[in-house]
This record gives sequence, structure tokens and C-alpha cells, in this order.
Amino acid sequence: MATKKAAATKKAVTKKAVAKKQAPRTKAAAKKKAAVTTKKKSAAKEQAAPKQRLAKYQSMRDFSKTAEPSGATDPPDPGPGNRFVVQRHRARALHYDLRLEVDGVLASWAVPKGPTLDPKARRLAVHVEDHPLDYFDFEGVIPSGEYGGGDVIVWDWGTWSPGKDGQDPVRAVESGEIHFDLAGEKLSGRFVLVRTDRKGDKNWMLLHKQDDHSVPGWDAGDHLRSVKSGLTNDEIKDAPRDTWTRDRPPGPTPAELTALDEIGAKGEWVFQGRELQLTNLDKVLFPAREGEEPVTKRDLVRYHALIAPWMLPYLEGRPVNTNRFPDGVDKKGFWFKAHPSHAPEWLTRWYYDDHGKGETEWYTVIDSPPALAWMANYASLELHPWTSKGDAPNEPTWAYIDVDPGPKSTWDDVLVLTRLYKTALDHLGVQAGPKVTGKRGIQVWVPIARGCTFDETRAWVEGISRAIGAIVPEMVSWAWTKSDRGGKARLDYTQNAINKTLVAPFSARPAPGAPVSVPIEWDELDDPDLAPDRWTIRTVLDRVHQAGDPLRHLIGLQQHLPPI
Ligand SMILES: [Mn+2]
Repeated sequence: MATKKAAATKKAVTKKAVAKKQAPRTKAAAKKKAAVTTKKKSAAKEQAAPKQRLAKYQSMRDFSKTAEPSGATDPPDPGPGNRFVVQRHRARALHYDLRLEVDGVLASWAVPKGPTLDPKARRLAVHVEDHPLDYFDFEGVIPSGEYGGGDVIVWDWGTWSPGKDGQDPVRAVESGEIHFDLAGEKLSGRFVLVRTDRKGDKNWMLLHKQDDHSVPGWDAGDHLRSVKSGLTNDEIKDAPRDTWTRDRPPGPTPAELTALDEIGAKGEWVFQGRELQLTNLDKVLFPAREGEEPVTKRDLVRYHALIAPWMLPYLEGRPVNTNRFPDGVDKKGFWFKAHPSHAPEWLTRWYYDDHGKGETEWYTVIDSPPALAWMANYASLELHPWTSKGDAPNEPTWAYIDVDPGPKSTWDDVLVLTRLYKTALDHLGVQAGPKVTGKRGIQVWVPIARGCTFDETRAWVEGISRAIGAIVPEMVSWAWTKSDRGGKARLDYTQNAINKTLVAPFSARPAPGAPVSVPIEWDELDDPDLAPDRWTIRTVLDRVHQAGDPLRHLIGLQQHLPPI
């Protein structure tokens, strides 16, 4: 247990170290950072300036065609200068690009078989042109026909340090031998890069020393997900352009989490530069599941901070309706749409131009990790973003399918109905992803191109749903009122309307143990352990770190609904 905890802390520290473009938190930190940068610059005077060293990189690319960074401008915050990244790049041949930040550029080697923790393995590493610092977290698709055409993910990242005291990394690279320690999310411990042939030859060897971090038989191919987005190369390849260029927002640092734990019943918490006034932190919001502790408001604030990198992509730019339970889920909650009058200035709000008489005018838009944490403190524990975005509220970007079980529906009924939808969607060539609701049902989210109306999405979902209802009439009722449905399931297409919503992926649900709505792979429908409330706010983070988010690559997909 102790080891696992230590590993988790190390991981968190690494994340902090690589968190991109974060402003220094204090003036002292800013000064220290500036001093380090200046010192580095003067030490590098004899070397060519980074921009000159990128001439080769730039000459090989047409930046009007590729989304890769040009390196023409300096990154806004160079940081302490010791980051490393490994990008998994499927070009003509698969390889892993190992890049060490050295004096203002990324010194780079292409490793066909990938780095390994196996101390017996020797891996060919081809020394390639220096890359600009902006390349550090590049993830996306380089157009075919361009240099390096193919898909790229940030396979690992972290910090590196010289393995020999006082070794100048620029000289070490020139001399053809560099020893270094990596602290990444996948790679750690002592590595050596050594040129295998005469001076100037491109062929080097990469190896891992025998140490506490070495693992016999470790293979890069067994670890396929991006540490930046959680996506695989296949998912990046299929993703629409506006998804993969966006950064995953950072989660909380270990220090911020410790500070949260140290607040009493109430107090101020500084999270990513925002001051949150937290109250009633030890209040139980969710009663315990059997064998577990009850879930307090502090637990929910912590969860919202940690899940932010995964949940925010579903909330950004959208007005949100919330289900609030200030006295805990044992008491009746209430729907709340209005932007709270006492909300801090920095909480984004949006005005609904077409609001009806007496309807809510200002809505909250949750667009940052602190905003999500603020909502937890406000006991807005269930978050329902609109299907449309604030910039075009009458154009849905998702169509919803809602398999809503009745009192007499079994879990098997829900699975049968969901599989029927999958068959229908496959037949139509439509991409969509299921998620368990955290209660009893499953929803299927269908990404759609802008320009569609709610009348169109609603009619489309109704059309498919009626067809499915006709196949299994014994399972489904079309009665409007619950009491007339005879306990059967409802295939609810009516949520495809403005200001109607379904619960967000990763939102908690008001039930004991704080279950969570979670996107799943289609083939998980066949997993005998699958249950609609399988994951809670205590277990879902492990789930996403292992399995990623199968729905994420569909966000923003510009898909046109075929006629039924
Ligand atoms: Mn490459």
C-alpha cells in the first residue's frame, strides 16, 4: 500500500512539474524562475540561438499545411528547462520520438521499438533534428504527404535530470553519450543514449540501466494511451480537429489537495489561482454505501477538482442546469438554472436571449476546474449541460438516446434495448457512445454537426426509437405518464429540445455512495460486471486512468444524421 501511495504522489508531482503555461503562484516564485532562465541563457552564449538551431526543422515542413508548431515565436513560459516528452508517432513506420529539453530546444531521437524499462534491451534511437519547445505537447494529425505524415500522441511526459553531476547536456549530446534520469508517468529511472558509430552518425542506442525502476520485459506497445488526452493514436486519428488541438485542463496539485484537507469545517481554498470560500465541508451529502464511509462535501469538492480534466470538455461553452442538494441527497433536491447572484466575478455566465417570460435569463457556464469545484461547494452535485452551446443555442451538438427503465424493467432489458440501438446506428453508419447513468439506465450520445435543429434531432431519435420499440413491444411503453406505462421502459426522445438535458458524463448522482455517470465502450455491454451504478466518485478516477474516456473522441464530431 505504502509503495502505491508513494507512486501516486510521485505521479502527481510530475504532473505539477509539467503543467504547461501555469503562471508562477507568487512573486518570489516568478523571480526565481526568471533567475533560472537568465542563468541558462548566459551559459548557452557560445551555442547557436535556439531559433537558428530550428532552421533544419523549419525547412522540412510547410506550416500552411501541417498543424505542427513552427517554433517562430517563443513559448510564453519556458519553465525551468528540464522537461522531456515521448510522442508515439505513426508515420510511414511507427516510432516513438524521445525529446529532451536542452537549452531552448527539444533534442530528439526516433526510437522505432520505443523506450523500455527492461534493462536487458538495447533500442535503436535515430538522432533527428531539434524540435521547437512548442512541440512539447503536440498531439494530432500531420497531413499525409507532409513530412512525418501520420498521427501523434503525447505518449509520456515529465522531467529529466542529468545522470552525471555537472554534465553540460549540450556538450554531452555533441560527444555522443548522455546519461539521464527520467521522472515521467510511464518512464522513470536512469537511461543512457550513446552514439554507436563514428562522430556524426545518426544511429544511437537507448538503454535503461538496472535500477529500482527497471522492469524486465516491459514493452511500450502495452501502454498505448496518451498521458495528455487519454486517447490512443486511433482515437486521435478519428477525432475532429477542434478536439485534439485543445489542451486537457490541469487537475489540482498535491499541495492544493493537502490544503483542501487542512481546511476546517469552512475556510478559503486557493485552487489554480482562484479563491474559493468553502463551507460545511464535513457535512454528509451522500449516505454511505454498505461497507463504505459516507461522502462529505469535502469529498465532492475534491472529486470535482480531480475529475475536471475529464469532465470539462462536456461542459465548456454550454449553459448548465443543476440539481442541488444543499441538505444532502436524503432530502429532496431542486432544479436550479439561474446563475447564483452571489457567484464570484470569475464564474462565467451566459445570457439566454430567447428566454420566455418569467424564465431564467442568466445561466452559469462551467469552463474551468475552479468553477467545477465551486459548484460542488454549492451542492450542485448533478450537472446537466445543454445539448447546444451558448454561441448557437438553437443548434444541438448532441442527439440523445435515453433508455429509461421502468419499475419492472430488468438490467437485461436495458442491455437488450441498448444493443438494438447499437445495431441500428451501425446500420446507419452513425458514430455514438453509450454511458451508464449512475442510476438504472443507459444513455447513448450521438455527436452531430452544427446546423441541425432540435426538431430534427428529436424526430430522428424518435424514428429509431419507434423502430426498436416495435421489435420488443413487451419491454417498451409509449405512454406519456409513468402510471400508464405498466412498469415498462421508456425510450425518451423528448429530451432533444432546447434547455432540456441529460446528466453529464462523470457527474455524480443523488444516491448513497455518490455513483457517477460513466462513458463505456460498446463491448462493455457484454461485461457481466457492468452495472449502471458500478462506479462512484471514489472509484471512477482509477477507471479513467486505466480505460480513458471512450466517449471523448466523439466530442465535436461533425456528423450529419442520415435519413431513416
Ligand atoms: Mn516522428
